[in-house]
Amino acid sequence: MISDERVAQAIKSEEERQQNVLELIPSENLASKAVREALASVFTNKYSEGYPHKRYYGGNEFVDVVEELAVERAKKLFGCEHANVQPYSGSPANLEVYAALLELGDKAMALSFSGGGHLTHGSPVNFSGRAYHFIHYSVDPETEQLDYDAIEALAKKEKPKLVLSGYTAYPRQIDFKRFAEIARAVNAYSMADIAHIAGLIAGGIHPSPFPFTDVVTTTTHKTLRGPRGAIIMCKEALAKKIDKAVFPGYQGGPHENVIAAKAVAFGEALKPEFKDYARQTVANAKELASGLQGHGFRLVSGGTDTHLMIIDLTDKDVTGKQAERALDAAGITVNANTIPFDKRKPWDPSGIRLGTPVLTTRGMKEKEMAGVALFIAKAVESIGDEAALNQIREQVKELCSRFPTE
Ligand code: DSN
Repeated sequence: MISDERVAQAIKSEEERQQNVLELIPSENLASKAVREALASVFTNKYSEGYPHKRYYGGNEFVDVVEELAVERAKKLFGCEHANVQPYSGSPANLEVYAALLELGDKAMALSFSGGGHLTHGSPVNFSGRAYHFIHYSVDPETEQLDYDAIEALAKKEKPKLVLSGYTAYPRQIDFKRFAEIARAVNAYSMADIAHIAGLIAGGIHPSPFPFTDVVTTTTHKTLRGPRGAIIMCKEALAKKIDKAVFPGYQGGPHENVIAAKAVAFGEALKPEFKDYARQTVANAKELASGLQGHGFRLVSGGTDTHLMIIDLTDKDVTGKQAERALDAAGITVNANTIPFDKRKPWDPSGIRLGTPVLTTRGMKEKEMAGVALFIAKAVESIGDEAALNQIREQVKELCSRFPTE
C-alpha cells in the first residue's frame, strides 16, 4: 500500500494504461508478481559492495544467498561458465566489458546504429564511441541481413581487438559460431549483446552464443521477463577481469533487491512452460509480420525470425514519429526506429519497430495477431483523423479486456 497519494495515483493510472493498450515495444515485457515482490523487498535497504563471502560491509549473509542463487540459475539457464549478476543495466554492462577487455582507444567492431546496433555499440553520441575506436559493419543493402563474408573481410582489414554481435533492432537469427570464428581469426575477443533475444535463447528457440562466445551481456527485462537490470556471462578464463571491471571498476553497491528479482526470473525461465512462451512469442511475431505484409507494409529484411520486426514506412509517405503518434492515439504502443541506411534522423526516422513479448505474456496467440495487424493498418491510414483513431482505441481496449495483464 503506497501512502503517497500522487505516486499511488500515477501507479494506478500506469496499471490501467498497461491493461488497456497493445504494448508492442519489443524491448518491454510484463514481469511476474513474484519478480515485482522481490524488487520491492527489504534487500533495497542493504549495501553489499564486493562479491558473495567477500563483502566490504557486514550483515550480508542473506544477500549472499540471493546473489549466489541468481548466479547459479543464470549459469544453468544459459549454460555459461561464469556469470556476474551485478550490472545495473545493459548500457553499463556493455561498458564494463569494454573496460575489462580493451584499453582506451582500442579498436572494436560492431553493427551500425541504423542497421540495428545499440548506442553503446560505439555510437559517436555515446561514451563507448568516444572512448574506443569503433569500426561499424552494416547489413547487406539488398537483403538487409548480416553478410558474414563482408564482416570477416572487414575484421581482417581492421584487426579489431573485439568483435561484437547481438543487436537492438535486427529481426533475424544471428550465427554466433561464425562470429566467434571471425573474432578468433583476427585474435580478437568475441562479444555478444543478447539483450533482445535472451528469452528466446533461454527458451531454446534461437541458437545460443555458448560455448563459442567469450563474453555475453544481456538485460534481464526484455524477452527474459525479469526485472530491469543486466548480467554479464563469460568464459572462466575471463571471470576475474569481468568481475573487477564491474566492481570496483564501474559500479558501487549492487542493487540486491534487483538481484533477488533476477534470481526469481531465472527460476521462472528454467521452468518448462518458459519454452512454450519463447516458441509462442516467435510464432506470434511471424503471424503479425505476415499479417502486416498482407496489408501492404514493407518489412525490413522481408520478415522476422525473432520476436521483433521493423516496418519501413517510406512508401506510405509517413514518418516513424507520425506513425508512432497515430498508433499511440489508437492504443497501440510502438517506437519509431531507423531502417538500414536511413536517410532520416533517429528522432524521426523512416520506420517503426514492434514485437510480441508483452502480447504473448498476456496469452495472445496467432488468432489475435491478425486483428492486431488490422488495427495497425487502419491506424496508419487514419493519421490525422482523431475520430477514427479513437474508434480503433475502443476496439483495442475490448481486445485487451480479454487478456488481463495480471
Ligand atoms: N532501449 C532498448 C531497446 O528498446 O531496444 C535497448 O537498450
